[in-house]
Amino acid sequence: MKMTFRWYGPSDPVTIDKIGQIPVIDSIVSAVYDVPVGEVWSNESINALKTAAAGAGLTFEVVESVPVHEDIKMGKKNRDRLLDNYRENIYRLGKAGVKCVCYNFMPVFDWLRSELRAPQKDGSNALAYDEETVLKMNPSESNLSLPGWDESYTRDELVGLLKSYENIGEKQLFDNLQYFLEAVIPAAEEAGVTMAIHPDDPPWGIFGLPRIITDIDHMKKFLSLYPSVNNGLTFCTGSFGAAESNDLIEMIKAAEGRIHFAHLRNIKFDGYRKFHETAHPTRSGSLGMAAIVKTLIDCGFDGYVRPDHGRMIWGETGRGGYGLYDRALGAMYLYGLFEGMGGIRDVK
Ligand code: DNO
Repeated sequence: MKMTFRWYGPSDPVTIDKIGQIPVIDSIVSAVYDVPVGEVWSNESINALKTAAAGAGLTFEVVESVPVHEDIKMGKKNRDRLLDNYRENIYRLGKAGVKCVCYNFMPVFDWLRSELRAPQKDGSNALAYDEETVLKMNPSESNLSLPGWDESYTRDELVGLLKSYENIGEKQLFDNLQYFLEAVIPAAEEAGVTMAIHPDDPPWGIFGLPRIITDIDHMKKFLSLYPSVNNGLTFCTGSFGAAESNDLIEMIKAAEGRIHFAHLRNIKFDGYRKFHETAHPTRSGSLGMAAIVKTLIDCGFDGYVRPDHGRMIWGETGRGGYGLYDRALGAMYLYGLFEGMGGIRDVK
């Protein structure tokens, strides 16, 4: 296992030096943000990340994300050009030493929360989700700015996109995903890169849009669409775990050999489709983190791990879910679980 830490580049308030000072981190998780979705990343920008990481004593082995253009998800005619670009990015990343690429196939919105700074009893604040609040939002009318909302869309573009998806159901989205995998996985195999799809967060449809990486059946179906080791998963406990019906232990076992990246975080259920994010330890939330780590190790997992979202503690402010302190505590806790359970190679 290699412990990683997400870094949003030079504009991230969490500087790379601080990440380098967390004693258990091997690699940063980052991406190139200077070109629009669908375009080719320049070698200069890729190498700049690598150089910045090296300067802090770290490597750059994981990308999150190479975003998938909506036209690919919708199966539009120009998808072949976009897929050429996607493949080119994989080749370039592979050459630069990247080993794992995380992406998602969620229509229009990425992860979604209803609150960015939900106050907690201990004075910290955390991300929270309440379906009742979300159902009252109308993405094409309101002026909301929440994580997962791509703010580069104008209102008209967003309305147009939502309209285009009206005729796309789960089956069509799965077909388009299969087309994507057939175009991309052979390139990943050649480049020595594992592709790791991120589950939908939350793992159910929102705003009438279909979502498909949601539960064990869909996960198995996804893995069988292209049965190559390079076609794998980002196992995000907080995403799959947000549906109480998902048995994470069973899911990890069912995905044996295909989990390349693990996003480990805990959440606490506050009701039906209502939860808030907590500190990483088992005792802090509703998910059994130690059992999850044990199952990963028992299944031979030897991929990348990152402490996913943290709370804002000790007065820190910054990017929701991506402060320094709580994620650093999470990294230490998770590394301890892995080391204690024999999940780290080369430890005497
Ligand atoms: C949220 C993240 C997601 C993730 C993408 C992967 O914090 O886990 O935004 O990066 O869904 O494509």
